[in-house]
Amino acid sequence: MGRLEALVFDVDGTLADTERDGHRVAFNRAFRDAGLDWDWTPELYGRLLTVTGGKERIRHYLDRYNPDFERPAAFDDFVAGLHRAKTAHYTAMIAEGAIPLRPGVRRLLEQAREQGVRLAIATTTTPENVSALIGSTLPAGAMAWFEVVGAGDIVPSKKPAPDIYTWVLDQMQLPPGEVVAFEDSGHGVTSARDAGIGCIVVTTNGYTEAQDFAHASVVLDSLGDPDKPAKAIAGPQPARGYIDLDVLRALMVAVSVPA
Ligand code: XBP
Ligand code: MG
Repeated sequence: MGRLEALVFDVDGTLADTERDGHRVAFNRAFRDAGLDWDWTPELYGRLLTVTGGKERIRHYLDRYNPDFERPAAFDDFVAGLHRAKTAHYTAMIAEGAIPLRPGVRRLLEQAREQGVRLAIATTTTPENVSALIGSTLPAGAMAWFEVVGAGDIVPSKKPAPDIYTWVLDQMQLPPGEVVAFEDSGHGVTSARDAGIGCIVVTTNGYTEAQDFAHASVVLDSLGDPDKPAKAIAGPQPARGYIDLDVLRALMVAVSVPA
């Protein structure tokens, strides 16, 4: 395990709680626009999240929960069209400021920038969704804070496959032992771990809190802030109540020296 060179962030559920009140709502709006009576309730959406990727999730929904739906002849185009409409709804909602960053995210990004620790993104979501979220929650030009943005269909296999993390590490020319990955879900942890990343920080949310995080270095309810301390669910409680670069460096040492 080397020094801390970069932080690699998942987006949905990690930078912001986007799934229930963002992506889910946008899917339903796209379905309504297309004259479909599909309704992805918060509960159903939680089950659909077992499949990452919006287009993949629509297909999974039909296979598993709506098998009698008569699929149009050009089915791939149909799914792609629905997903384009969903992305338009989602980016519009996010641009209006519908979803804030989670506690501690901005503080940690700014500390990394101050200390020359590099930043990247590894997500299955569509690239426009990433720029919409960063654009609505951080200062103008903040997309440039992220040296590499690995998103959406840039790799053929989405999380839990390791491809997106491997792609980001290749682009940054960094070994996995010099980065920390930030995730909110079991699929995300599997993806980072299978790319060789040993130091993984998980911040759970309502959809992911019951998942298996055996391979995470620490599991918390958020990254925390000085006025909003994080609670560790597994692994060490951060001494000052929040995750900062000192805590991350100590975690990296701990994962490189197995007990
Ligand atoms: C995020 C996803 C994405 C979003 C929707 O997973 O699975 O599919 O739900 O985005 P992760 P798109 O946080 O593990 O990257 O509709 O643009 O795919
Ligand atoms: Mg996520």
